[in-house]
Amino acid sequence: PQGTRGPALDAIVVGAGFSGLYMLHRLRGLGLDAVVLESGDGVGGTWYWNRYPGARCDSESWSYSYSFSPELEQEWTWAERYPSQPEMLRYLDHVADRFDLRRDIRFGTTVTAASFRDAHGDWEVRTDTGDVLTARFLITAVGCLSSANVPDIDGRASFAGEQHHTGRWPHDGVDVTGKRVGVIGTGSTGIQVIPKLAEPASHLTVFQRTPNFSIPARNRPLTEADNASFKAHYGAIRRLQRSSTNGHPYLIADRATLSVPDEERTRIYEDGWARGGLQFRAAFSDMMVDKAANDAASDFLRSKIREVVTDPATAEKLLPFDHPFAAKRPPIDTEYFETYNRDDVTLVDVRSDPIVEITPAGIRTESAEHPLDTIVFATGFDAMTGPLLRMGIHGRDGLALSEKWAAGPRTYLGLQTAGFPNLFTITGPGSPSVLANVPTCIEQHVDWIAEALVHLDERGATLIEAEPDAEDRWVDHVNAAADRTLLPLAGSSWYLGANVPGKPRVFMPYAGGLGAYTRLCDDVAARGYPGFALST
Ligand code: NA7
Repeated sequence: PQGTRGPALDAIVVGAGFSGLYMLHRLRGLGLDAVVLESGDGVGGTWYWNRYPGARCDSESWSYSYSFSPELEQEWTWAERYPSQPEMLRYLDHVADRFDLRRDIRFGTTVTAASFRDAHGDWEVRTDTGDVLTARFLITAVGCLSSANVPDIDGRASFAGEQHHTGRWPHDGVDVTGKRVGVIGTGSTGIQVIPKLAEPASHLTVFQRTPNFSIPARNRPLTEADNASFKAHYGAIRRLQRSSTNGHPYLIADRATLSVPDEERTRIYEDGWARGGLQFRAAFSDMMVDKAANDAASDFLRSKIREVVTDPATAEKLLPFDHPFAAKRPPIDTEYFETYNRDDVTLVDVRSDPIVEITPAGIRTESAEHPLDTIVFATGFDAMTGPLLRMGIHGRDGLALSEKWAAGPRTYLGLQTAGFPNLFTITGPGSPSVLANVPTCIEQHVDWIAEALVHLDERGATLIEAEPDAEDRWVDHVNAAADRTLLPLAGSSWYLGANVPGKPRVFMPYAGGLGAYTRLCDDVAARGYPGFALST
């Protein structure tokens, strides 16, 4: 298609999910002229694309939402403890309408290249619709889990049935009624989709590479009284979220695991199991930093798998031993382990019986042929760096971001990378977002970026760029923060890029906690942005 070169803009935002919508709103508030480019035909990002059966948020609805508008908080009523994908999408559609955001969003538009022009001090962005846009600032709002990872298994193209990645699920659904379905992957997504596909399918085969921990979600409808209570307490809820380690509306308990007598400790775990959800992680101060403490929690969770799954051989295959609990992002589920008690569900452990190829008729492992009508790839994402690297970003002197990050991502505060002036990365590598409640982090990043732009203007500067030594120090700090936790012990986690063949193994998120990160960012702003070079 033939596009056009538009007039110079103040800012181009890439992505119209949680980040891009709020960024656009803030930029408008500053009187800046901004455009959002979005691949999808609607807003929502993660919640636009992930339409697989059972897709649901693992944070509680009322906390996984915007806080910037008290009016919005009061108007919106949540239906369930954990919002389903349709409910999340309705919310984000409402936000887009409520703040009249759509008129500055170009849907169905994918960025194919973005280059910093040294001579002009601006960004030139090219799209698949043929448009060429220029702007002073380029702000990526592309999410951390948006670049689908489909494994390159021999013979994949030869498969005669339907195959879908969960993150690119067809909008009109996939009918698996009476079909033989295979699911590859047992991360958060696999754990959500497996029980939902087991019901209509005639047979479901799960191909598991790494067994996972999972805690019951205990989803339920919210009552009017629940909603009234959130609305009455949003001020305090948000303050708690912003100051907490994980952006959730609760703090991590300050008792150490082994300081509590065995019986009492089991009761605490049982309470967490019964209450459901991610708060299980917050029961003890040392669960994520002390291996013995984590072993106690992991043992408890493994005992639950043995309790739920009736066939002992299947239960054994489901027990996670390769990583500490929550060192990979922990799923929460509805009847996940129970699903293996069905006669029409088979578990294949592909570590002991690897997938050899996909044939026209199904999946062949070393020991058997598994006939299938539908294959579902719940195989996750090229997380954090994937969506940035596939955008064709080039900085000063034509430096490719892919070249700069060849050995792993390097940022300052997760927000900028040296050599790429006026490029901001919301939820970028080196930020805490994926280890926390994402919208809470997003609002922090967006507000910080907006304030930096105001500061730049006040100083009469036009360019802001991370300094290389500040970046080096931040990368060291990110590594040190990870090393103080058990997170790097999960060798197969996407935090490390381990799920994507050939990707450098670097622990990407900042594990120092959202509260501490926010204080660092605020301090940098208060001190006039040390570590960032401001120039004209
Ligand atoms: P995840 O958590 O990355 O899970 C992907 C799953 O797919 C995981 O079990 C992988 O096993 C498995 N996988 C990936 N590639 C293969 C191949 N080639 N063969 C077999 N199995 C494979 O992605 P999700 O979509 O579930 O969740 C992403 C985030 O969304 C989640 O953390 C929440 O924040 C929400 P592995 O563990 O790599 O051995």
